[in-house]
Formats: sequence, structure tokens, C-alpha cells
Amino acid sequence: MPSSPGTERLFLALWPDGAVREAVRRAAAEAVRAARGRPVPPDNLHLTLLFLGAVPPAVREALAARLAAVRCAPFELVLDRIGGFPRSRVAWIAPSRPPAALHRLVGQLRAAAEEAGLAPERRPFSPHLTLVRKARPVPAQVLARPVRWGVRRFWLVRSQTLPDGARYTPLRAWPLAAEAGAAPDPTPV
Ligand code: 2AM
Repeated sequence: MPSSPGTERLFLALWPDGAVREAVRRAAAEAVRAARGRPVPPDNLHLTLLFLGAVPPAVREALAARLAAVRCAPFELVLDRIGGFPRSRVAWIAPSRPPAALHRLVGQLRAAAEEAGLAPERRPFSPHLTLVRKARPVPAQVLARPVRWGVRRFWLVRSQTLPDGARYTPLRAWPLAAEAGAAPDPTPV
């Protein structure tokens, strides 16, 4: 099906700031070396919340309006696990106990995408930050010093495939904010 002009490949993600990126780099340096393959450049590190695929401009506008209505308190992610998906040959860092707020957020994003007319994939959400592509299998490890990431916003991100790899461009962020009067998250930051 031909796509309308201005259609872009988009996804929703959490995007770490410089301090978190640096902490991930340190925590994962050994595993990244062991995995060989193609390390994800630090500026590309992210946690995908929902992959949207090709999105025409009009749908993006409708989506943006719905994303502004998402309500979720800020939360903390504890990245304490390194491992790999052997089939897709990636090595990743991930939270072993993602907070309930993260899953609630993804549920709201999925609903927003569907209301905007998109049909995002239904594969189960498995929160991770890809560290290396075309990776050798890395032994699973639990980090004695996990990376703590206080999450305060989510991003709409453009994905472009270039000859030298993927380019991800964060386009726009929405703050995480609970509804007035909502119960606080058990792990606020
Ligand atoms: P990955 O890091 O595990 O490969 C942009 O492509 C981001 O969306 C990547 O982080 C990728 O996850 C994720 N993603 C999820 N589903 C995807 C799909 N069907 N095609 C491409 N990327 C997908």
C-alpha cells in the first residue's frame, strides 16, 4: 500500500538523560565487549514502550492529542539485569521488576494509539534497552550495582534506516503526571 507523503516510522519510548546513559555504559561495558556485534551508540539508547510503524501526518496529530491526555505518575526503573534475546541476537539491560506504573503507562499508550486509528503490534511488552545488535549470546547476569532511572516523561521517536544503521530522533515529549487526587505510585522519585 503506498504511504501518504510525510508518513514516518514512529515509536513511543523512554529516553535516558546523559547521567543514566553514562551509568548504563559503565554497568554494561563488560557485557557489551563480550557480545561483540554492533553496540548501540549511546545517543540511541532507549526503552521502547510501543512500536507504531508507519504513521501518516494526520494520524500523528490525532495521536498527539490523545497522548496529551495520558495520566501516569512518575516512577523509578531499576535496571539490574543484563541478558540477550538469542533469536533476534540482541544484548540488553532491563529491570527485573518493572513497576506496575510502567505497564499501566504502556496500556494507556496502546489505547491512545488505537483511538488514533493505529493498530500497534500485540506482542507482549518486554521492557529492555538494546545494548548490542548482531550480538553473541551473553550470559545472564544480575548487577550488584543497578542503574536507577527516575522516569518523568515519555517520547515520540522517529526511526530512520540509513546505510550506517538506524537513526532515532526524539520528536516530542509528554510529562508523566498523575491525575489530581490519584493515589501516589508506591515507588515515587
Ligand atoms: P529492539 O531494540 O528490541 O530491536 C525502534 O525500532 C525500536 O522499536 C527498537 O528499540 C525496537 O526494539 C523496537 N521495535 C519493537 N517492535 C518493532 C518492530 N516490529 N520493528 C522494528 N522495531 C521494533
